[in-house]
Amino acid sequence: MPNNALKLLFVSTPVGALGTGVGGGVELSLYNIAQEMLRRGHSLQILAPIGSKLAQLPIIEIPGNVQIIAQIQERNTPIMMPDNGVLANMWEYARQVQGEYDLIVNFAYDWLPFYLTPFFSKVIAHFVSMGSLSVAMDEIVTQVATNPGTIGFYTPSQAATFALNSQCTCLSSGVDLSLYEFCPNPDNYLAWLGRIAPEKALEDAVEAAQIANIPLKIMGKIQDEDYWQKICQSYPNAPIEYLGFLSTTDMQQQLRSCKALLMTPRWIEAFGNVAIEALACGVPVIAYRRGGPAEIVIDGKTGFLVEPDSVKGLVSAIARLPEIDRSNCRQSAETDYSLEALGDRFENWFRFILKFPH
Ligand code: HBI
Repeated sequence: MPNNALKLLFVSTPVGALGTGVGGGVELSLYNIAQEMLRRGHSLQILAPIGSKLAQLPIIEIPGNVQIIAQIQERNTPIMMPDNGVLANMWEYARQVQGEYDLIVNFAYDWLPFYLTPFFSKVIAHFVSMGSLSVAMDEIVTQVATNPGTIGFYTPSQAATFALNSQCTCLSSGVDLSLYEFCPNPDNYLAWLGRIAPEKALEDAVEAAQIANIPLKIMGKIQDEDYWQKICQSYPNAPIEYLGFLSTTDMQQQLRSCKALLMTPRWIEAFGNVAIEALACGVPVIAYRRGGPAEIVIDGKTGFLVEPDSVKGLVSAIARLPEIDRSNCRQSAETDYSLEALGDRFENWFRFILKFPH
């Protein structure tokens, strides 16, 4: 190990086992950052719920009941902890082993790890993976933000949803570009990727595909079964096919040959990892001008930004796709979203935090 190598402990999201897609974008982010830190010679352990599997990454599986997902709760919902919660068990384990590490990195969007921060002797870096969702989380994130630089976000628009008066670190995201294969000549398909849940507004993409009369490939974990059934019943004749939650390799094989990826977030998407996965394949992104995607898509160059919640806007953008040079999409992924660029941002963040006495 190089002498200035870091000993890192990553503590995962508690909503489900890594590799199942329940953790959405933060699962992919954790995987990519972990892989990049190991490649740079740092040592790393990952605490994650039982059943977690991410390629050959060093995972310590922790038992316990998964946490309720934050985005289905109201802004004033009290903090809830299940009995024998995996979140509490992961952080009890982290407390016991903290002396073996230089830095602990939290990937959970949950109150507990933020509250525990001052009780730990080891400094904790918190990577916040969604925009503001609740008063309790806003309060505790703002409280921890007084430790300089220890709160990291994906994007400025995500950070802006928290009323933080102290500076915070925006880390963007990145993917392993070698996994995504450029496709210059697409088939007549559109794509939609992500957790199938109300905040992702899949119904808008289905309606746009129906109006444009272009088949839509849907991939991702069905997080809300009733919501999915409602879409199928509302659009019985829409040209859609659901391909399931696929591995990155299988997903990009489907995605790369699409004319465009549609991104229809109803909420302030913190980043939108699926956008850079599409760009890496040379697939233009048509997205609502809201949150992370609005900071990723270069309107008219790598896709189109559309008035939020406007299906008509999606349809007219689809008609303009011939204006986009697909090699510009791949180029923008290589310039801004490579694993190396991501690794630099995260390593600089970790070293910045460790510079301060805690
Ligand atoms: N909900 N309670 C909770 N904790 C998380 O870590 C969490 C979540 N919902 C969604 C989620 N993480 C990830 O899918 C997003 O951060 C990407």
